[in-house]
Amino acid sequence: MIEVHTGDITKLAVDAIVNAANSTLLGGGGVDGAIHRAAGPELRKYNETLGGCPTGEARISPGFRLPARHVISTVGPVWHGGDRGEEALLERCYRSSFELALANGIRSIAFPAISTGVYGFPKDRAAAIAVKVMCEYAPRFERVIACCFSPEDAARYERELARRCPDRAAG
Ligand code: AR6
Repeated sequence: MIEVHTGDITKLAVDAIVNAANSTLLGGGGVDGAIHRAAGPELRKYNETLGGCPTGEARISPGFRLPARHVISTVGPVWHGGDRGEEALLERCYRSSFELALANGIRSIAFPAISTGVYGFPKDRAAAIAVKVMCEYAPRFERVIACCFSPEDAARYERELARRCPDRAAG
């Protein structure tokens, strides 16, 4: 089941929230900053032991003070116009995050719109990639949540879901 939720991902009580991190995994702005603030300084301390993360891969940490039990940090591509493999890298972020979740027994997972803020990935193309991979993995989870920060972003995901994944349970 895929749900589209509008709001702050740090409030979601799920097995894992996904963070749109940078390759240091030590925090930043946007959703990354919000997750680090809500998790507390323990998240940064823990992530210091992970040694960073290349673009397209994912790493898992405890949720610390978050309602979510884990944070899965993935590093999205910076948009450079589309001819530097950005679409394939963004798809890898979603796949890496889902695979890490499965390997850790996670049953409910929420994603922000990776790379669509500071990293400048076009939102429609990003939503198409996100929804494609979500539809593929959703049968192996109890809940897959696309957490959108604005109603416009949520409408974009709803449109994409209706187009690509018409038989999903309503969320
Ligand atoms: N909950 C859900 N979504 C959010 C939240 C939130 N609390 N806050 C922002 N968004 P961005 P990126 C949405 O810029 O493009 C950081 O500095 C936001 O509206 O957070 O992958 C990292 O350290 C947008 O749709 O991530 C990296 O350096 C989406 O989250 C860099 O930014 C992603 O926007 C990563 O850039």
